[in-house]
Amino acid sequence: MNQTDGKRLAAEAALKYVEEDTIIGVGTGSTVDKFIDALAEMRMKLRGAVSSSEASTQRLRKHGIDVVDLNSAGRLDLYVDGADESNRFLQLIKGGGGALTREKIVASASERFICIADESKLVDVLGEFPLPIEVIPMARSTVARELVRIGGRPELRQNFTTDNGNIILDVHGLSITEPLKLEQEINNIPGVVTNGIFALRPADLLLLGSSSGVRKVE
Ligand code: ABF
Repeated sequence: MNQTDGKRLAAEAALKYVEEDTIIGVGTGSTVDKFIDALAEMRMKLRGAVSSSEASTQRLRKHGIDVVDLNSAGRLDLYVDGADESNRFLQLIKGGGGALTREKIVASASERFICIADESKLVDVLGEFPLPIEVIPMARSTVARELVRIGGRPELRQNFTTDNGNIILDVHGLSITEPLKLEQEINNIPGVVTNGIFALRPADLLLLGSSSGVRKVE
């Protein structure tokens, strides 16, 4: 069993939480791509999907699934998305795919957030994966200096602009033992649009795919 198989198993396991005739929130990344493909294969009658990125929007449309604007969809029952890391409290690091802002928005608008991942994403302490932070371009240096002050090593993600026209700083060297505190601290730095710590709004259920099947963490 490799990581890809684990992602596929987790993605397929999420299907049973999708209700007919609803609008679901859909995340971004290779695991979510497998979820979108499996959802399409099931030919379930959905009212539509609220997408967290242009990439997911294209994939949903390719399968003939209606993409609905969050403003007209209102509160969602379910959001399905991947993650780069999760601790055992379902606090996540997200943003490796650069879609963290819209992901955090749709997650906040959803009653239930189911995270799908392969087992390698479950870690004891968040931070091994460099923390993605979406930043307004003019504030790159001021935000980077502040991140150094709190112990990080920020690197500008090369040749990347987010769907919202901003840049991403990937912050190395953080050992995130207090995710809630650090998420709020980074949120307060002027110029930060979103940081990839999902602790204020963690996942509600984590489906982990592995060679022994799918493990539920909640
Ligand atoms: C997305 O899922 C991102 O926030 C995160 O980086 C990514 C995980 O990617 P993958 O599913 O390809 O491992 O939500």
